[in-house]
Amino acid sequence: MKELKFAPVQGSEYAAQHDALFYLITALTVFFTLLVGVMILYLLIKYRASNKNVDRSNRIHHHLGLELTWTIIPTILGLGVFFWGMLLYKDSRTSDDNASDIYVVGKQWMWHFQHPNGLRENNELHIPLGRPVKITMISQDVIHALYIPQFRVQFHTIPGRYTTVNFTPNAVGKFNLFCTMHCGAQHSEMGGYVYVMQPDEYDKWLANGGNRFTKKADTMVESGRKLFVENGCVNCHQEKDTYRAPSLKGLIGKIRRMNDGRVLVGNESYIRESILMPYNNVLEGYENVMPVYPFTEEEVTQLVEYIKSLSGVSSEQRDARAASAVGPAKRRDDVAKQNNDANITKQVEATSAEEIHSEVTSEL
Ligand code: HEC
Ligand SMILES: [Cu+2]
Repeated sequence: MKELKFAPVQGSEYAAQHDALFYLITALTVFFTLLVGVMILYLLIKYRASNKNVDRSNRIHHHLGLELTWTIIPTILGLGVFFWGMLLYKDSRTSDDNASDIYVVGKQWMWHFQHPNGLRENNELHIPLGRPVKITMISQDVIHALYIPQFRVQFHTIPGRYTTVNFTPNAVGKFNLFCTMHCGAQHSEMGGYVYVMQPDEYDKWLANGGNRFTKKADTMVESGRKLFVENGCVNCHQEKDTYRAPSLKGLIGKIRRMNDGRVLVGNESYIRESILMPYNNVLEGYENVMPVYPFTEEEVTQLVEYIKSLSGVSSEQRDARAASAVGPAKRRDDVAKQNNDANITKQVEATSAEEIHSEVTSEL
């Protein structure tokens, strides 16, 4: 009986709560189904036409107390379930400030992951135990849904829009990864595994380029910067606003006024749309002259990270700040590690917004 599993192991911090809510809803459903069913059966048999021994006078047509009871109690129970569910949903949609960012692109029929340091994985995701993870995802073709049953994590990946989900893995091991939105002929093969590792093992893994890379991959900011230069964005977008184009510095969180009077906020989705469909949102004071580029979603995520780095808020910069904010003992370890792997620290240093931007403009 112990082997008969009702639910997969609880691999994330909030899995237990999701399960508790699920069991509560199941219990309420079973209880009320039985209650109503048993009463129907009882009354059916008791008042059957052939039973002459029951009192059929004084029929009750209205009973206020009874009606209030069966309205108020289920309402309270229903709202309780709703609020509990709402809090859990909010939890999974709100990210921790020091969460590790993972970018996901779903496409027919595979999952493509990228870590901020540039490491890529296909149909496999490695994450550290006990550290919050923020997943930002998008689809390159049709709607998919990322599902990690052991974490009780499931969310849609939608073409044209970033969605996010947050969780903290709390068990080491190998977990399933599925697509749960029927997305075409090979939908059932669109899956893989999530590996939760001990944090120190994970850091080593990450620093050594993961499973298949010997050379350290470009960080997302670096890849984005390359795209920015190679595609000539830098010809129009410079350090300061010019008559040709606005500067992209500090764009994150800034209020943007459009030519047609709309007011938008400079966030990831806005940047993405500005790159893929520049004609949709033409900034006040500028012409619709920005060319349309046929970037893949993966390239766009890298450009987004690069443009974020110009405001000093790329995932990489946040990671670096979080790392330097830990206590002195930890920092000494870090320094030792950095000496071993001077490579990484250099890259983190070299990605301060100022440096890159001046580098980019000097490459003109
Ligand atoms: C020919 C000049 C030109 C080139 C090349 C160009 N842009 Fe633009 N871009 C503009 C102009 C003009 C605007 C403002 C009007 C608009 O929103 O379309 C703009 C707006 C933007 C915005 C929104 C800025 C804001 O402040 O709201 C982003 C983001 C952006 N471009 C990114 C890029 C990227 C990335 C590239 C390269 C792949 C690129 N642009 C190439 C001219 C250009
Ligand atoms: Cu799919």
